[in-house]
Amino acid sequence: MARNLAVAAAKKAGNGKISPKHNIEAMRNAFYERIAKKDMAPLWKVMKSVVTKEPVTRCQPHVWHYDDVKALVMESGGLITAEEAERRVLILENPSLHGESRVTNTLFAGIQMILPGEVAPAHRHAASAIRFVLDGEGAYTAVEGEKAFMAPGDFVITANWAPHDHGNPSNKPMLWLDVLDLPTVNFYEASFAEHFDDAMQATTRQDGDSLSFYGSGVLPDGTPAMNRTPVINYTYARTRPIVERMMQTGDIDKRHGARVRYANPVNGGPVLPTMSACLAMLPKGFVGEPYRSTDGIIFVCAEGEGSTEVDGKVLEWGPNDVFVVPPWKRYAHHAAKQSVLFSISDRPAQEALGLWREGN
Ligand code: GTQ
Repeated sequence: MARNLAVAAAKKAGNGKISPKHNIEAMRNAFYERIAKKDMAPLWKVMKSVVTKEPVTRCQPHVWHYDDVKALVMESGGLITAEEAERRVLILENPSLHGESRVTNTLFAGIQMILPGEVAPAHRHAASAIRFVLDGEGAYTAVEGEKAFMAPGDFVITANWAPHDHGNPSNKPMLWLDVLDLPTVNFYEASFAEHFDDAMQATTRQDGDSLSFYGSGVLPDGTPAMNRTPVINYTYARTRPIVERMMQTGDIDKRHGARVRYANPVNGGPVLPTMSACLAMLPKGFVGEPYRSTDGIIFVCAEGEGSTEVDGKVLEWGPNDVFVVPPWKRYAHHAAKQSVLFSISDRPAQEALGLWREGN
C-alpha cells in the first residue's frame, strides 16, 4: 500500500513519466543522494539508532588496578615536572574510547601526582573538578583563596571557574583521582580557561575554613542560592565515621550498602550541578542486589576488597582501584572484606534535564 502510494506520488511529481514499481529502491537511493547534496537526510533510515528503546552506551565496564597505575604515574614523575605539564595526569581512558580523554561519555578521569616541593600553577576553567585522594598527606589544593590540605579519602571540589592551584610542601608524593565534567562542557562546546600570572594564588581565608564554616549546621544569614557547594574539602575523617555508624545500626541499602550522598549545605542538593558523589561502607560478606541507573558511575575502593559484577563481567577491586560502570548496565557489589567505596557520577546533570532513571 505504502509502496503504491509512493509510486503514485512519484508518477504525479515526475513529469508524467511512469516509474515501474520494482524501481522504488533505486528511486529512493537517488533521492537520498540528491538531498544529501542539500545537507539533508531521511530520518526513517536512522530512526531506530537515534531514538533507541533503551540507553545505548559506547563505554565498557573496566577496572584500573592501583599497583599498575601508581607505578606508571610515578614513572611519569621522572619524565615531566608538574609545572611543565601544568597538570601531570595520566588519563584513565575507557577501553572503548581511546583517544577521547574520557572514562564515560560525559566524564573525564585521571590520576594526578604532585611531588614534594612541586606546584601545579593557578588556572581556572569552565569544567568542574573533584579530587579523591589516594596516597600521600599534606599536599594541598588552593581554591578561591583557601588552602585545602588533603589526606587519603578526602573529597575536594573545584567548581566551575574557581581559580585553583596545587602544591606539595610535604616530603611524600601525593596522588589523587581527578574527575572532571570536561566531555560534558565540550559536548556543549562551551569551554573557557585562563592562566594566572602567579603560579600560586594568595591565601585569603584560613585553611579548611569552608568546611568548618558551612559544615557546622549554620549558614551566613542571607546566603544566596548556590547550585554548587561552598565546601572545598569533605574530609574522610568526618565522613567515614558516619557510614560506619550507619552500617553498625543496620542502615544498609540492599544495593548500595551503608551509603551517604555528599550534599551542598546551602540547598541539600548535589555538590555540583554536573556531578554528584557518594560514600558507602559495605559489611564483610555483603552481596548487593542488582541495580542499574542511567548515570555512568566511577567507583574508587577506599578500603577493603571485593568485586562488582557489571553486565556479566566481574571487576575485582582492592584499595585505590578505580572502576567504571556504564549507563544502564546492571551491577551488583560483593564485599569479601569490610569495604568503603567512593563514587561519582553525572546524575545531577541528567536529573536537571529530566532524564535520570533507575531500575533493577
Ligand atoms: O587539576 O586543574 O585531571 O585542569 C585535568 C584538567 C586536572 C586540574 C585534570 C585540569 C586539572
